[in-house]
Amino acid sequence: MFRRMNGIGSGLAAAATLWATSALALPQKWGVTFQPPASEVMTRIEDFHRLLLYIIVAICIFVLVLLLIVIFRFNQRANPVPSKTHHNTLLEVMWTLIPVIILVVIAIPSFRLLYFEATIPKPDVTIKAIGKQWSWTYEYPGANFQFDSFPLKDADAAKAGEPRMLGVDNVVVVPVNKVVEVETTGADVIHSWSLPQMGVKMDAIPGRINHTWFKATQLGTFYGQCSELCGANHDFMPIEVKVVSDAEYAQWLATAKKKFASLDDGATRLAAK
Ligand SMILES: [Cu+2]
Repeated sequence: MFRRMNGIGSGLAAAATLWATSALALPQKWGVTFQPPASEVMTRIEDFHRLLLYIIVAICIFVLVLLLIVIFRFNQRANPVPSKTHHNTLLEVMWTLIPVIILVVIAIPSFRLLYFEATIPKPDVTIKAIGKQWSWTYEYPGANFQFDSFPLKDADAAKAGEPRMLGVDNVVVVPVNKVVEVETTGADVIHSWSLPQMGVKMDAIPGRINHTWFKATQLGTFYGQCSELCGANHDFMPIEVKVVSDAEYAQWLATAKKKFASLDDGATRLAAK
């Protein structure tokens, strides 16, 4: 018995390891659950998700048990003469009150999270993501330049060690542990700028600017995709964000200002405003 339990234990541990490794940033075979969080917002989203999961599982088990009781104890063979009982005040009050209490228990952390996401702290860096059919254009308003970001061709991606359909030619670079405000807008139709590991997904709507933010807690490259069906090449709008140290960011900024200066004729920026 003990040995069997032990076997189950190590099986579970192996499954847990698989679970954890399957949550790497890049698509994995048999990958389950979220990519590992890289910002406080995403950590909180994951915690909230877990809370909901516990509640849902408990409710499902409870309903399943009730169903099984009905099926086995009150079928025609086991219970040929059904009871004619109806109305039970205590039961009726309970099955009204308990769901209300469950909803309140869910609502409190839900609103707390919503406010945390919606309140943008003072930004250290602001970037503007303009969705276009079908590519992203990024602007660093403080630094006064903009550039286009297209997906790499399959062969180029393989050569660069970038994931297919996620790697881009011009990567968005941001500093680690700094508040990055993201302004999103659309140049033609509605797009959506999303970066799952940061817990960010914001619609990019023509004619208006939406705001969101993230503060990356770790270095690395993070991927996302346009998340609003925007037309035939919707799947050719990957998002690649590289989180670097302050020094590297300063260095990149200096190079980018020179590199992208020629692309910036001012007109596109005015048009997008
Ligand atoms: Cu799009």
